[in-house]
Amino acid sequence: MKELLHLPLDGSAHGLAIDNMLAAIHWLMLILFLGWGAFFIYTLIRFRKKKNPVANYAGVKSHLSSYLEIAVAVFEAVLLIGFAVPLWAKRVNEFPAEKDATIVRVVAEQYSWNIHYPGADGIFGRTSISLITDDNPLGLDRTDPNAKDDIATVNQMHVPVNKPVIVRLSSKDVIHSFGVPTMRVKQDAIPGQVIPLWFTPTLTTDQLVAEMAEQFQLKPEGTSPKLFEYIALKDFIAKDSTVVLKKGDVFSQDVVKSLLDAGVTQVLAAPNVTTEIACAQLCGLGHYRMRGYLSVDTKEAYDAWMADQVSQLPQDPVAAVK
Ligand SMILES: [Cu+2]
Repeated sequence: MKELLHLPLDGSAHGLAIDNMLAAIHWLMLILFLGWGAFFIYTLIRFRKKKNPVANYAGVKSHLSSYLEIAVAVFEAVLLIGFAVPLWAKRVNEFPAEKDATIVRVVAEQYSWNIHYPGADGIFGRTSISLITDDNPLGLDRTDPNAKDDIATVNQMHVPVNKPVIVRLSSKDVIHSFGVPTMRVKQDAIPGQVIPLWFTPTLTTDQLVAEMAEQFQLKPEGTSPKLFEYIALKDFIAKDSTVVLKKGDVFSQDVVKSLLDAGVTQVLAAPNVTTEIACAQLCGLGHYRMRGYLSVDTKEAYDAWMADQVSQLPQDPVAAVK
C-alpha cells in the first residue's frame, strides 16, 4: 500500500508510524469503497423495477447490514483511539528534553522563512517589532547580551542528524504552514502564537538525495524531460577544464549538449526538493516562492556551518543595530 501511495522518502524517526497509519486508513477506505460499491450495484440489479413492480412494505428483516455498520464503526474507533490519537499525543505532548535537542525559532513571513538560532549561550536574544528592518527581519536586538551570539538566516536552516529538533514556529503576518514532507512534519504558523513542533532526522540531506538519485541517458535526439527538473550530484568539467555544470545546479538543453560534446552519455541526478521547507498554506500571491531549505548535516558539517555563521556575526553589535 505504501508503494501505491507514493509517499516521499522518510528521513525521520517517527515517519514510519505515520506511514503505517496512512496505509491502515487507506486499506480501510479501499475495503469500504469496494464493499459499498459492490452492495450498490447488487441493489440496482436485485431491486430493479421490472422484478419489483410493487414496493415491499415489510422491508429488510436481516440484521446483517447493522452488524456490518457496527464492525466498520469499531474498526474506525480502534484506528482513531488506538493509533491516531496516541501518535498525535506523542507529537504534541512528549517533547524531547531541551538540553538534548537543537532548538530553532522559525518566523514565517510573506514570503520567506526567518530562522533564528540562540547561539553558544543557548538563549534566544530579545526581539522587537520596532527593530524589524529589511536587514533585520527578526527584529533582533543585538544590544541585548543574549542576542550577541544569536544566528539569524533567511530560508537556510541547518540541523544535525540523529538529534531531536525542536522548532518554535510563529508568523509575522498571515497563516503559513511549515511543511517538510521527508521529515513528516507539517504545522501551521499562526500570527500571535508560538507553536512548537519536533522531529528527529535520521538521514542527512545527502543520504536522502542519494536515495532519490536516478541514472539518465543523454541522447542527442532528446533526453528525458524529467532530467531538467533535477540537479547534478557532482561537478562536470570539460576537457579544457571549463566547468559545464556544478554540483547542485539544474540541467538544461545547453548543458546536455555540452556534456554530449565532452563524451558524457550518462549522468546521475536527483530532485531538488529533498528537504525543502514548503509553505503548505496558500498565504498570498507570492506563496509559490516561499521556499526554505532544510539541510540535515552530519555533526561535523553542522558544526562547520555554525562556526562559519558565527564568524560572520557583527563585531560591534551596537553599530549593527544603527
Ligand atoms: Cu506562506
